[in-house]
Amino acid sequence: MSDCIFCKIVAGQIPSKKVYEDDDVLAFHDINPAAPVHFMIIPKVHVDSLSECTDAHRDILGKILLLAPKLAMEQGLSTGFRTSINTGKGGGQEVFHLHVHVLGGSGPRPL
Ligand code: DGP
Repeated sequence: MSDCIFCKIVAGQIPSKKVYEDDDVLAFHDINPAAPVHFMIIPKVHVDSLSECTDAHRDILGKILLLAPKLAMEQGLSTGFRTSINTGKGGGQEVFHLHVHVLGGSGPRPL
């Protein structure tokens, strides 16, 4: 999607502090961290939110969720972490490209 901020980050048109990247997903630090460690994992393919996901997104959703604990450990969150998926305006979603927040460190506040 040409006007999507996260698609622009995927395309390298907007810089990001990268945590992980492969053919399907990108993980990068949140520009406005709500915890000492706060990054997001996104699919490279554009989908607005969890509500727009279909069976076609089953594999990518599974991949993102399985990556969360692995990347959290790599980022030093050995005692645990919080995940959050804001969905839709009523769910507090601001960027309409599906993303899973991963937060940790001392006392992450809920998003
Ligand atoms: P949400 O409310 O779940 O849609 O959260 C979107 C998050 O995206 C918010 O915590 C701030 C972050 N964000 C917005 N624009 C950018 C950006 O250009 N770069 C990075 N790294 N994060 C961004």
